[in-house]
Amino acid sequence: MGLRASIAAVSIVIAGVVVGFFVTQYMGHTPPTVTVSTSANTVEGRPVVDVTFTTVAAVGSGLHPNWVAYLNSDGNPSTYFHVPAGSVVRITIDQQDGASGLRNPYFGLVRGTVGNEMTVNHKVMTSINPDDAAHTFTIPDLGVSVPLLGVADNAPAGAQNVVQFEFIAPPQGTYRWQCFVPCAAGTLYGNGGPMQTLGYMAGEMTVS
Ligand SMILES: [Cu+2]
Repeated sequence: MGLRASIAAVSIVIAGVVVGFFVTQYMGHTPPTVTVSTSANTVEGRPVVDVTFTTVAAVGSGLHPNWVAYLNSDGNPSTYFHVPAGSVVRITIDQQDGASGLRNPYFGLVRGTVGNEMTVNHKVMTSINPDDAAHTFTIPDLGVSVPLLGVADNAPAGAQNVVQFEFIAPPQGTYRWQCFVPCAAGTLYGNGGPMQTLGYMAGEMTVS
């Protein structure tokens, strides 16, 4: 075999290894999902499903221990969940992070939820001061957006604000959602790293 043929053969083998690595490491990777439980109640004949998150300033383990994230009930960064079309999606977030503040004050409003409202520690609210937002839960395609009130800087360890809201699941499809607070400390304008990574500050709601 000539030199050229040898180089070609080696190149093909290397390309195959690279493709194989990509397929097994990335395409075959299934992100952790968020458990969705069906409530015993119905509202106007619609099933009510519960989705629960915790938002933290730092995940504490895994690939990016210092990244901010939405966690599922197992404590893993996770932003993927699956709900039935037409259901009432009731989201509860144990919000444990401090405020970073919004760049666009519009996202301080509660929009697109049932009654355009949320409860924060059981108190009904329709907006917060944009400076006090730690994160938002926003599904742009549905006009759903909820600001998450940050815990005070001097709050004791373990302090949290429990934020709850409901919206009606749309027809089937995949809907992107994300946080609009530039909360990724230490990245360019706070919008790098976890703000750009599915599973941390952005995710997908699948409706079927
Ligand atoms: Cu955020």
